[in-house]
Amino acid sequence: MHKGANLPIHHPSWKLLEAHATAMRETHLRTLFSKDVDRGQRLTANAAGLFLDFSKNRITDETMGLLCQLARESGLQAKIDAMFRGDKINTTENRAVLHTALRAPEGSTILVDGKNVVPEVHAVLTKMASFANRVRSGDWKGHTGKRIRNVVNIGIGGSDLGPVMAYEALRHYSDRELTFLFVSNVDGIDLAEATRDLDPTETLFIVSSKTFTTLETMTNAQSARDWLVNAFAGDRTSVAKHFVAVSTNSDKVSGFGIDTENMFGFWDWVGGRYSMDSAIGLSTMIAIGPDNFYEMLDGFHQMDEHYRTCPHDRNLPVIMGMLSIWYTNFFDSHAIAVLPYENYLKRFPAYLQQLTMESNGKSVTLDGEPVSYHTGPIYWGEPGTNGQHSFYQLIHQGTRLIPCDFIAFAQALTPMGRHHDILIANVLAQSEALAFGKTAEQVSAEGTPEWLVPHRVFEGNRPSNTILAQQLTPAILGALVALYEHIVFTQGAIWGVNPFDQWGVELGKALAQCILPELESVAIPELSHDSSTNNLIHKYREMR
Ligand code: G6Q
Repeated sequence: MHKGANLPIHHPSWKLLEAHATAMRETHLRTLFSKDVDRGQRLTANAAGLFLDFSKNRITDETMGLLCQLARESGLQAKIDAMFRGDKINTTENRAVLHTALRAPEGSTILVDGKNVVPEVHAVLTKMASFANRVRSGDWKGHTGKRIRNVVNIGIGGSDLGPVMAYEALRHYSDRELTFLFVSNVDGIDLAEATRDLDPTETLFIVSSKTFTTLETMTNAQSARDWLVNAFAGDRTSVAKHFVAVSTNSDKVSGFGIDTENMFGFWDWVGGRYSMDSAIGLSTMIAIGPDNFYEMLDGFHQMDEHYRTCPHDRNLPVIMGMLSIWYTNFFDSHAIAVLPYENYLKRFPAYLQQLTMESNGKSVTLDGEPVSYHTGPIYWGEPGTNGQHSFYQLIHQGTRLIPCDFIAFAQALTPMGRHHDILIANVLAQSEALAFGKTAEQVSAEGTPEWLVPHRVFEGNRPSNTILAQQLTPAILGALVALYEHIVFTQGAIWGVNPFDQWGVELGKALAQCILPELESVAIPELSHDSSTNNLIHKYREMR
């Protein structure tokens, strides 16, 4: 096959979608709903406890048929099967992509280089559970014999965003006797504020780093170790009871002074941003307990099985992935808003920023050919109703088309008066307003003066998905995260890019290593950057 032969633009469905999109761009959701009375019931799907209403999208049955044809012509199912089988689909790093093995049930078989990895996954989970139980029960003691009351996860990127998000999302289930803090930024304020009010004798640091070489994490871990050792009058043996590690690099872990007995491992086939359900989730497991953690894994696994086996026209990650292709490539839409109406999910959009944009922010295909179409959209969001009083204006009346994913739950975790009905009334109102808008006639009929009418018109025809689940449980969180992981996979499979590398973060890291000694040197450095960077370095040296 010649290079680029499998690009989506060469598939027959792409041309058909282009022609179809020309007609659909002129079609209003008002028309689609009035011509099709069952639409709101029909264009729905279920999986792993999530109910998806995708009827408020600018689609017909023909659109979905063509999008499924594009998925077929792109070989989506074969690509899904290759991922689940453990093929080395991360070709630029020559690695398998097996976050799905992290939640494979005990007794199943997934081979990497001829070796079944499932027993190792469960051995690590068992070790994590035993440690988590010891911390939770007070059996794990600090250097002076006191129980642990504070757990500080030190990590960044994939070794931070998942743990923070999951801790916030599942706080309802967490042990309130324990305090959890997350330190990621190399800005010293992050560590200083986190440790400010902590008693070192009751504090446990989890240094989470796949490589154990990441500059930010190692800088924070070393400063945290200094903070601890100082508190114990320079006694370095205190580290043993107050530091554990999550990593794939045992040499570096022991070099840091952490006993590898207290190291929790994972594998090169788990990408950072796909690792919150590996040992990187140790802080989550300590917070919510092993049983809840296993329940979360089960939710992930249910969504995995759905993605792997369900026909594409009823498959949630495929439907949502293909809809994002529809808007990105045929409506020139550049962003997707994720809007959870559940305050516990406040860090979910931040988590998805990394999952989606670090994965599919790519402009060459797996063959290294430049793409001639847009890839990863910008994902962002805030919990509702807060966002309504902020950026929703642009989504309702701005010039850009921004599809929205609304996420809501039927039952509040802490019911309080009318709060939950008010919350849900708002999420339903938003998707209705976005889809159907308000015409000039309707605005005028309300007695609005003519000059004000254009300002008060809502064009509508703004698409959204609504995901509804019973309640935010650990299993539902697992299903939600797996849903977006597989949406990302679906997108990458169609665009022909590799969602599992992140070379784009390397250049800045390398330049920072070059600039650092230029900032710190006593002698005035000879600089060979561009004139702007040279000048900024000199300014900083003058002003610091
Ligand atoms: C995620 C990325 C990246 C990574 C961090 C931390 O997919 O690879 O965000 O997670 O750079 O890396 P370490 O875990 O190796 O410290």
